[in-house]
Amino acid sequence: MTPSAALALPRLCFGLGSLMAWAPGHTHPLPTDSYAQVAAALAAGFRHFDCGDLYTNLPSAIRAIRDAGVPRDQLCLSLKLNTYGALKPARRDDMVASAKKVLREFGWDKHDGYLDVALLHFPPRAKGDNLSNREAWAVLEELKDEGLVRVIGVSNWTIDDYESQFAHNDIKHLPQVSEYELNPHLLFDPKFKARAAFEREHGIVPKYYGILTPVTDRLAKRSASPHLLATLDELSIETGLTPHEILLLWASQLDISGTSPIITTSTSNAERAKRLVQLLGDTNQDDDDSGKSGLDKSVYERLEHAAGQDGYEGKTFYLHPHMNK
Ligand SMILES: NC(=O)c1ccc[n+]([C@@H]2O[C@H](COP(=O)([O-])OP(=O)(O)OC[C@H]3O[C@@H](n4cnc5c(N)ncnc54)[C@H](OP(=O)(O)O)[C@@H]3O)[C@@H](O)[C@H]2O)c1
Ligand SMILES: *[C@@H]1O[C@H](CO)[C@@H](O)[C@H](O)[C@H]1NC(C)=O
Ligand SMILES: CC(=O)N[C@H]1CO[C@H](CO)[C@@H](O)[C@@H]1O
Repeated sequence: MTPSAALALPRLCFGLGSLMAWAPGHTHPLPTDSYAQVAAALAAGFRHFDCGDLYTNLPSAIRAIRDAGVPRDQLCLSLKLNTYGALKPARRDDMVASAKKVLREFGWDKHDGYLDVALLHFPPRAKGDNLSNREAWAVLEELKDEGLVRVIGVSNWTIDDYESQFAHNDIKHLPQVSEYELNPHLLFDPKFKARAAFEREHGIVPKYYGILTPVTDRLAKRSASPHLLATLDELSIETGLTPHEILLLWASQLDISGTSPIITTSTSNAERAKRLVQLLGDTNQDDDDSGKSGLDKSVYERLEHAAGQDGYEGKTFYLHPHMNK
């Protein structure tokens, strides 16, 4: 077994990114106070939080987490470090300073303080003055060696990004976690499959987001996912679960990368937060007899079959303009 296959991170993760308010026309995120939503998520039992130094609600989230008084060793804080800027590239010093600033704001900068997870938010790809993927990765290797971060990984890495990073034979630490968009359509994308195979080979744990886009107003156009949506409606009646819940349960049982994935999702609704923990929280991963977690395998097979009929082209919601090749 590779070291990372044994990663003991909570598999249910509360995402802060989707709580940010945006300027009209989605040009830039506005300073957002997510204190109440994060406090509700903590009260519901979420312990793993997905943040980014670009997230404009990070200060309020830090306050909510501090105020909740959950013991440090029961919390899992994941921070994505920005790897490029439009005007000024993110350099090693910026990235290190950013990680240290978050540690300081948590009050974790003394007594061997650490972040549980740090990820490179985007592949910088040596575009313009940006770092190469390998150079950006070296910053995380350094943070890990210094003990400031326990688990390191990437976000939005494609198979090509892995290959450029691994083309160097001086890699000290492998990525342990990889965060990217998942929905049932994408399972059929050959590039998606190739990335999963790579992760399986290297023991990298996938961390999924965007799982709900087929049923929220984002990807969800009847024309884009007609088979999937019709099947989810049927399955919802049969199982008594909502299409959202079925999708999240489906994602949590996938093992295409060879390990149990981390599910990143979000809600601003306190009742839904409780329901998510009940349905997907780690205590339900042991095979207890509550019957809450697994659905019959045939449910997932029908869902995937329908998604395949709709195809995978154009089924990503998070398309970053700078990242189009
Ligand atoms: N690495 C990256 O570049 C990247 C990119 C995108 C996202 N992320 C991370 O992933 C997190 C999750 O993002 P996401 O896009 O995957 O969001 P998501 O969890 O798919 O969707 C959240 C939305 O779904 C709604 N929702 C949740 N449960 C529902 C239910 N049972 N019924 C109806 N609506 C429901 C929520 O509305 P309510 O608030 O009303 O419940 C909320 O608007 C982000 O917050 C961010 O931290 C990372
Ligand atoms: C860094 O890369 C991004 C994304 O490709 C690009 O928009 C930006 O201009 C680059 N920054 C610099 C300073 O070269
Ligand atoms: C290459 C890639 O997958 N880029 C994604 C990275 O994350 C942003 C959102 O934070 C997406 O918009 C990009 O599509």
